Amino acid sequence: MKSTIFFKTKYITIAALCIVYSLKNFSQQTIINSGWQFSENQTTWETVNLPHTWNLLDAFDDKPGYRQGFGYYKKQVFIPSEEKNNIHYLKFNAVNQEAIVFVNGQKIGNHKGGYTAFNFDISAFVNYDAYNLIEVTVDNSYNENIPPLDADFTFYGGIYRDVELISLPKQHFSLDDFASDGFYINYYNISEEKAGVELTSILNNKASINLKTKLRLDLFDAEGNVAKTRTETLKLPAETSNEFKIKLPEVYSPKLWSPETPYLYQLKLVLMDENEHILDSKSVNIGFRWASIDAEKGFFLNGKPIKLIGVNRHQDYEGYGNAVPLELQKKDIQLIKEMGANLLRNAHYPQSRELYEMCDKLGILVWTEIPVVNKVTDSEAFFDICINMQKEHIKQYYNYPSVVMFGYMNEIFLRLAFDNKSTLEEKNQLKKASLKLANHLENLTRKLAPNHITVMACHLNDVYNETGIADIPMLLGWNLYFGWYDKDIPDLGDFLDDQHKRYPKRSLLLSEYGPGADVRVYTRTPKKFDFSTEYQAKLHQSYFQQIIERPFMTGMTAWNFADFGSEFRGDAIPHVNQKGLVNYDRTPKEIYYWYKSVLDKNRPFLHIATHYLSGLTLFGNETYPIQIYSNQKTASVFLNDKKFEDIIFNEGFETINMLFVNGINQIKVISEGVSDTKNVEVLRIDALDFNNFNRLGINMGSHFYFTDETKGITFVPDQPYIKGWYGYANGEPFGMSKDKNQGIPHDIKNSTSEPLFQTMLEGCTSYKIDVPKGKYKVSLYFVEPQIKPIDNIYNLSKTSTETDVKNQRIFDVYLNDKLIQKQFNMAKEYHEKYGITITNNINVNRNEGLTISLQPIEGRPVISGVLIEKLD
Ligand code: GCB
Repeated sequence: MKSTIFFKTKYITIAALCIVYSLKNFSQQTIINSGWQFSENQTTWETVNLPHTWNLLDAFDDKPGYRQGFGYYKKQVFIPSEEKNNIHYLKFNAVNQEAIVFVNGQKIGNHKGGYTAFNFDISAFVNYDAYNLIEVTVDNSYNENIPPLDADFTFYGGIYRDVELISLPKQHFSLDDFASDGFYINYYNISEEKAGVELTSILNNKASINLKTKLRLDLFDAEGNVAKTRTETLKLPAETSNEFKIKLPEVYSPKLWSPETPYLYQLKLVLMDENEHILDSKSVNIGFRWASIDAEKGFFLNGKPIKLIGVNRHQDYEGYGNAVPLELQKKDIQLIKEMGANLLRNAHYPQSRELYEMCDKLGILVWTEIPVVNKVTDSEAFFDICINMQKEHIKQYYNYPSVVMFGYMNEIFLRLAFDNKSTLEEKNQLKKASLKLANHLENLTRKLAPNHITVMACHLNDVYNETGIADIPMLLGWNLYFGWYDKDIPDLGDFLDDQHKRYPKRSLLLSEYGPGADVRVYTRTPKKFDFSTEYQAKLHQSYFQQIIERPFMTGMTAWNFADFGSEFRGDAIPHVNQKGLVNYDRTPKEIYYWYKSVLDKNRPFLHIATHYLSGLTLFGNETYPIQIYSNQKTASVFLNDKKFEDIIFNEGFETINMLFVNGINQIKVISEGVSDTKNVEVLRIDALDFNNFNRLGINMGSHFYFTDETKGITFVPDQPYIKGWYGYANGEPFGMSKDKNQGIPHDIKNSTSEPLFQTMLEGCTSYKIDVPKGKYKVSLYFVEPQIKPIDNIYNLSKTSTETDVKNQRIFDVYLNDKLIQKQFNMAKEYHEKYGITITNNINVNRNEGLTISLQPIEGRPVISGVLIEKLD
């Protein structure tokens, strides 16, 4: 009995010792995102959680610019004495854009660049069994030596990815190799028959004694069976860091990774001491795949051709800036996969690593790049930071099987192309510098990532060909906006054919394309730059066709997956680039479903694209064209329970002209194994009698409907006057008389109704609305379109008429014969583009209808819209 107790006690003691031993030695990674103190001035502090940015509000307010300057963070962390023998690292997964880190008042180091991870060994600075003060000074001011210098997205400042406190035994996988995981996976002899994994690991021994260790590698298949295993004894000399290469025996008949079958093996790496106590361990996705490109035949994965069709993605999100909870970001990757995309370009910077891991799992190929965008600085410091950034980027993202392409430049001559201040010599010098940097980064990328495809993206300009920069990467991306900033939609194919003819050895990808689209804007007559849902459909559908028809094109990535913040923009929604396939809050635009219909062949899919048709108003016997998307061949359409039409889908869609009735209309479409039903509420107006409606809004000078949520009404498109209805007697839509390609006036203040104000009639002196006798409230909307040009280099159309007001416009405004505004002079009254509303009540007498007269005193009058409300 006694001996049993003794035995048990001894047993427990040994077990307890083991636990303490392994606790003491085993690595711990703690995410320390909660409860940081943040200040903009080091005087007033607030408690914040990470991810955090200080530009959440000011990047979207009415004032130009956002705070680019310092932000201060601090936090106390307790480190127990049990960890005394460990090494401690502080890891920042991204801080935009420069960080200086202090521990217990001592400067630990700094990091430049806002999109890659970095870490510091803080062991020498920590106090045990005590709180340790971590302080971070962050700066997102413009710095001519840190890319990006200039780009079409907001550079939100802050600690916007996780911060980790890592505690490790002295022997561990290195964290010092550009904050990578301390090991790199390569594949050897890879084919359908067999495939091998080769590991290069960097092992640190930060102790003052040599140690014999064992590194055990287990390769598991997706079912959890061990496919290969190997244990190596490795000597780690004191205070050194050493690189070890270990090959695992080949796997026969490997299951290959591809977007259709993203089969993943797992490699577990366990570093142990001689007694097999675990020191450190890692795990990584293994995807057996190989990729290649051919200038004539496109992209190949595992020896088979695949047309790459996908999206670009920015990391920010409505209401969060760049400080987006990871779970929300992960939903993006899910949505991208569900759309059927097989390529994701993480533009223009490395994004959260967890997302790459998701791409591994879901089967999405990835192009990842560093933010060297629009221009370079010809300085050693800038070059060094770019090179350092690309090293961090490649080493941190190397192991993801989904990553096939490493990029390093986007539209590097954009600023230069629009620069009219520098001399020719200065420009030539900058071209030379850009070329030099491109060569550096290309060579570095090829060296560090020999099994990946190098890539860069250019804008529409021959300077990339002339300088030879376009010949540097293995794959050349063209960002092409035909039918938006440039010429017309069909010009895409001609451009690509010409490039292919001139440079037959280059592999090409359409790396960006797409128009802005606002779900509040729709039209029967889509036009360039109108932001309508229909124009978005037209452009994407045509581009897709043009790329599919050209086998030499490796593929295309739409700009952009989602709307994103770009502070200087003043489009239909200010500060937002609206080229997304989904909105800023990720609700899909209709085009998302069209892509799904052509890309996702997994299950029958059908979608009636009517979501955006809010407040559809139809006059007389007008119909409205709607699109139906499907991956099926045919379908039957029912309108209000009656068979309407049988349709055949071509390229995933069919357009039908719907004859809607007043009120709710039910559309039902049935195809084999799938159906969709949508209700569309229509206001059908048979005469301007105000019988079944009491408000009428007209989007003057515009061909599109605009749903104004703040006014709770959809403004109808304009037209030349038609008796019995409404329209302009003279004048024309603004800008149309001079150049059809003119953009819209940007940055209108005091308005959330940009599409109402941005389009207008110019030179119209008489506008008639044939309302019956009665009392009306009439609101007129105006903006002076020619105040304060904004320098939007992304509007590549050189024909913008947004110049300073040369001649002011002064006019009197009448409702019938009632003068409501005398000598109206907007340029004088408002010093910026300001959305102005003038509201008046008027009695309309028998048969006269309503005439809005704009009597010019000087210049040509303009008017943006009218809202008429019946009062009795
Ligand atoms: C581009 C840029 C991208 C812009 C895009 C646009 O070519 O590469 O950063 O956001 O055009 O929307 O203008």
